[in-house]
Order: sequence, then C-alpha cells, then structure tokens
Amino acid sequence: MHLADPEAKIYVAGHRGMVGSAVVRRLKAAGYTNLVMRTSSELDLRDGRATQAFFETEQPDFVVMAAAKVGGILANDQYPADFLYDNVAIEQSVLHAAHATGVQRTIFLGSTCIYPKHAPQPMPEDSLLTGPLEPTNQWYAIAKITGHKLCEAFHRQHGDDMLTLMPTNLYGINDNFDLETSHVLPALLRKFHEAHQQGDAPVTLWGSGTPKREFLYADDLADAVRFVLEQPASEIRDVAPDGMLNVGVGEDLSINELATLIQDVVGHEGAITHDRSKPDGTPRKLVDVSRMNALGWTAQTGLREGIQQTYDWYRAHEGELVG
Ligand code: GFB
Repeated sequence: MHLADPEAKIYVAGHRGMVGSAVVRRLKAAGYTNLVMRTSSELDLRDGRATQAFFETEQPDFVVMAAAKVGGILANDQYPADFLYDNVAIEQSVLHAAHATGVQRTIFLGSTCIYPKHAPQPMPEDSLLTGPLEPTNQWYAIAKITGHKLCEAFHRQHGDDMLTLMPTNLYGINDNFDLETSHVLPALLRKFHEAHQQGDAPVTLWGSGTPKREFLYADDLADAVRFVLEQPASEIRDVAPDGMLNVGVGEDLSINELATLIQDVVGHEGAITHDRSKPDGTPRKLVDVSRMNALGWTAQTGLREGIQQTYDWYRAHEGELVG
C-alpha cells in the first residue's frame, strides 16, 4: 500500500487526546478514509498481548503513536511512576506489535524535554544524551528517550521504518485545562479567563516567569505528522539518519511574555503575581527545526492566532471542561 493512498489503513493511537484528535482531523481533511481508533477502555496499550492481538486483527499499514501519559511540570514531578511506567509500557507494546505485524511506517511522538537541561539553543537532534536532564521531568524524558531508542533499534536491527517526531511544548483544542495537571498555556488561559469574569482579579503565575518556552499549535504538529507520513523514507533518512525530527516554530518567549499575550487575548486588566514556591523547570528549550525545514515543512499558525482559536474553543466547551 502506497503512503499517499487514501485507502491506507492508519492506526491513530490516542485519538481522543489533543494531539491524536488533531492528527485524525488532519488526516481526514487530507482524504485518508481508513483510520483505525480505539479508546483506552477498549484497548489498554500497556497490555502487550492485547495490543498484539489488536494489530494481528486490524493489520494497520501505518501507525501514529499519539497515546501517552502527559502533563505539566507539577504532574511530572508528582507522578513519576505513572509517567515512566505507563509510557514505557505503551511504547513496548505498540512498537513491538508494529514490528511483528510488518507495519510500513510508524511515527512515534516524543518531546523536547528529552534533551539535556543545558543543551545548546536551539537544540539540535544530536544533542540527545549529551548531558543531565531537567530533574522535574526526567521520568517522562527517560520514557520518551526509550521510545525513540526502540524505534532506532528496530530500524537498525530489522530495517523497520520507525521515526520519532520531537514536538516542542504543544497547545490547542482538546487540551487539559485542569489547573494542577495541565501545561502552562491552557492553565493561564483558564486563570486569566476566570479572573476576568471576577472583575479582573489578580492572576498568579508559577515560578519566576523568566523561563522561556516555544509553543506549537497541535494542528501544526498534526500537519507535520501527515507531511512525514507522505515523504519517501530515503529523503527522511538523508536529513535524519537517526530517524529523529524536531518539530517547532523556531522562536520562543518567556512565561511572563506569554502571560501578557494571554491577558491581552482574554481582555484581563488586573495584576499578575508570582508563586515562587513552584518550580521553574528548564530555563529554555528552543528546538532546532532545520531538519524539518530542509524536508520542506514549516509551522503555519502564529502564537496569537493559535491562542485565540484555543480560547474560542475553551469558551465553547467551558461547562464540560471545568464542570
Ligand atoms: O508547561 P509547563 O507545565 O511545563 O510549565 P514545562 C512551563 C513553565 O510555566 C514553568 C510556568 O516554568 C512553570 O513554572 N508556569 C507558570 C506554569 N504558571 C503556570 C501554571 O499555572 N501552570 C503550569 N503548568 N506552569 C513540561 C514537562 O515541562 O513540558 C513535560 O514537565 C513535557 O515533561 C512538557 O516535556 C512539554 O515546559 O516546564
């Protein structure tokens, strides 16, 4: 089955999450009609036998691995066993089943927290494993490094076409808006929105506000997934011999600058304070996107535009999201 064939059977693991749902939207819009999906209650991907049986029955041609245990800086620090065990278990099951059933190409999704805490900026793919990790998210990072290394090992030993996309910090519709477990962007959208409704009450940011982050709209990552699915393997390996491709926008901003931008989108006019008892995490993690650029892909959604779209979606779904 050819990659660009609209009948190609593509299994999107984690289709209910922010990334998986964006991938499904993008693939459908591109004309792919034969998508396979399972909820976590229908198929527990940590269960290797059940996952193998599912692959044997469905025989997908392609796999997009968007299923993962994810969360913000505090959740990563508070639930280390879940972030390490669940993610490694999912990766083992899915990548082995993809290998055993002859999947033509698997796209695994990593995260830029796999790079060393003090990696050169912007961080190239080959800075992987050149220094110590940021301690708050080391558990998740080690799981994602394991997933990538499994892809590299299956490729090296068996020739499997397994690639890893390393997206920078993501945001978008279907994000997690829980204030304890979410990432900074959805947390700040909700905090500024609720403070605005309360007569522009003050908003508290975690940490110093000085760390810098790069934000990629989930629908842009989904487009990168579609793009990579459609590229010939030889062209990808020419620019990425290790099968790793960073996906980002190429610029970052401080958490304080992000807060000001979100405040403006929401129309909040109150004060901003800092809770310095909360962790800052890594000081900066801008990714080097030259490999994806060399293949011909760049992100399309500006940060303000993406925040506005996410905010519109949040307001339309606020009742079900925050109960
Ligand atoms: O997005 P975030 O939780 O994760 O936090 P990381 C980014 C920065 O925003 C940190 C600050 O410096 C936080 O202290 N921040 C300010 C806030 N206010 C808030 C708030 O209300 N909520 C949150 N969550 N942060 C995660 C990793 O790191 O990024 C994961 O832990 C993963 O493993 C993910 O890699 C993409 O960018 O620091």
